[in-house]
Amino acid sequence: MNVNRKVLTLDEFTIQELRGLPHATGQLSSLLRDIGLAAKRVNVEVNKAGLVDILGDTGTINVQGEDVKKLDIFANNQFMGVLKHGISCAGIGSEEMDDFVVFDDEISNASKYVVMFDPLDGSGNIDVNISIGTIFSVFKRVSELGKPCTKEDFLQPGNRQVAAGYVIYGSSTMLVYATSRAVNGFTLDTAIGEFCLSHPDIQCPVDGKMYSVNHGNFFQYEKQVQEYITACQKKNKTNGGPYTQRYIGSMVADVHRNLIKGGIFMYPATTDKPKGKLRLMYECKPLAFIVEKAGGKATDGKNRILDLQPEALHQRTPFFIGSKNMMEELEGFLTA
Ligand code: P6P
Repeated sequence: MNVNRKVLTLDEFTIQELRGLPHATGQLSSLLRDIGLAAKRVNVEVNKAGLVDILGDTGTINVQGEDVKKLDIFANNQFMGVLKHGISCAGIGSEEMDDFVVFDDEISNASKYVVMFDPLDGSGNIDVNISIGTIFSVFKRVSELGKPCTKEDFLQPGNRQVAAGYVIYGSSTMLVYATSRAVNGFTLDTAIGEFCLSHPDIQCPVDGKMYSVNHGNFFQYEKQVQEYITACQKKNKTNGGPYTQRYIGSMVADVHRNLIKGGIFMYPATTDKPKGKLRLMYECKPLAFIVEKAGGKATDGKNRILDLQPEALHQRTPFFIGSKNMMEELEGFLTA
């Protein structure tokens, strides 16, 4: 029977991808489906957060020194749970956990990948109904299969990622992930409870007219950053300025909008945070992988994010990411 499928579910898509890779073990496809399952479970709680006692703080502080929201912990446990009980992941690193977690059981030790994630980025926005997101990064292990994963499996530069993605819990819930082949977006169809391919082969526009930055920190930025931000606000025949400023306070939402429509997101170093605020391992590297695969660029102001050699799970970095031509315009200011 020839079933005419106009819309592919995430499961159908990953299996179709697998058919094109005869030597693939299927572990990465299985891992992406596991992440999709956890995202659906988190989505249910995010959507009813105002109705049940899952809003608000747990009364604890995470390793970042930030109030831990109940939904943060719920999300962390959902993603860690599906990865621990799957067939593809040997261990994880999470924004909500002090150190790497080695699963160390027979199936996990035989698994090819490790995963780092921010289970709920922008969680400070949960209580005021602003879009939030999950970000994840997948590496192939460098340690010996059959044995527990090691710290070296996690501390790899971003250019060695095999996949990276995010889930945005917004006006609709979308899972966007990149592999070496492409960036694809899947929108959750709540009628059937499946992520369905809605944005195949996403390309980031090379130009854009939106810039995202926290203007409240303006006088803490270095001079060249201030000059670029000021230029964004001026009429300019070459770059089509002035640009529109859009800053949601939830990076996944800002980066997603810029990925689709074109734009630039900046979280520069400040005098209060000279190393930046955002985390390299589970926020900046995965988003950089995705945006670069879609034709954009991502740097720390000097270096390509994907070339940085990480040293610690929770290290921070200044972060600039977005449309190719806007990033190159910024680089002109930063190298002046
Ligand atoms: P600020 C959320 O806490 C987050 O990590 C990103 O999602 C967001 O873009 C940024 O921090 C907002 O930080 O200092 O401007 O409030």
